[in-house]
Amino acid sequence: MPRTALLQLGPMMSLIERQIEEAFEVHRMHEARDRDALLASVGPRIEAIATNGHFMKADEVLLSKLPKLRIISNFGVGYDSVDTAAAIARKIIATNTPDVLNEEVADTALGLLLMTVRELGKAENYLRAGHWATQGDYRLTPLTLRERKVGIVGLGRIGKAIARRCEAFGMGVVYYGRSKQAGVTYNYYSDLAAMARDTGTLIVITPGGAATRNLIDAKVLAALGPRGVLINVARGTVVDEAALIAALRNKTIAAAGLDVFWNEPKIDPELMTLDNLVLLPHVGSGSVYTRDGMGQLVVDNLKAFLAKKPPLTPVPETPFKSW
Ligand code: 8YV
Repeated sequence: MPRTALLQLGPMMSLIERQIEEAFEVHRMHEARDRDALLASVGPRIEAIATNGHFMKADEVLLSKLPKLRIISNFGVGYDSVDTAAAIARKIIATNTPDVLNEEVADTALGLLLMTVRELGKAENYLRAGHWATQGDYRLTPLTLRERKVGIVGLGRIGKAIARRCEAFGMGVVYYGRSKQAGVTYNYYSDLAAMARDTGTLIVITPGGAATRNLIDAKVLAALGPRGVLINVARGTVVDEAALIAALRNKTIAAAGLDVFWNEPKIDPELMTLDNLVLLPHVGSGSVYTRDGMGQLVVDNLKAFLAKKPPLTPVPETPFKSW
């Protein structure tokens, strides 16, 4: 029996590549010399997509060339590269990789907060440069987590894991989101600038996409104030990067830590010139343990489709009804 045809968008970890190779007839968009020719020849047979979420968008233009497509299995909890409206219109199920990465991304968020506030990366560089022995102790950091309250932007599953850690560190927690959540004891803000003003510390972990583009704008940054700290482990698009660069350069906020950027991996070179900014190369979920869990979920959703079983983790916009 011929295998079900799958289109792979972008290179993926060997755990995924090996298993989809065993189960599907795989066509790799990123290896095609002529993508249009590949789509013209196999597009009508493609029933599944596996996407790394970065290589290219699964948008209306692509989906319109794949009339038999039923599932888009996305590596990552964020699925902003999938046009869910186009998927809904075509009765295509999109799946993502939630939950298995919650604790890892929350760990990274707290690590980035500590690096930013207590200058841990800079302190290590100071030691490695030999300055400790020749110039004396590293400076006392002007910022501290003590007496700090954190405002979490997007109290989803990862946001809650971050909130638990913040509490364990002795920090107060409040949150901003589209609506107040039942059963959550943290104070809710419907006004993001007000939360920035009252806390001076934002950790951003809201989904990307059009709804949150430039949510952290000049007004919110101004509200953070001169001791203000911004941490972003969500998507680069959530922060107005030009406004952030200006705020850091003019010291209208104290410091920021970013794991995500508008242009990855070729980030705005201006960001590199700011010494009150900590930069990480999108490593939020980046341990072998957690990426293996995410990768297996990509495969298991695809295998569920092959077995005509419900997908494990459909995204809320495309709930499973039937294949
Ligand atoms: C992914 C992420 O690992 O899950 C997400 O949405 O941002 C990361 O954890 C990354 O997108 C994969 O390259």
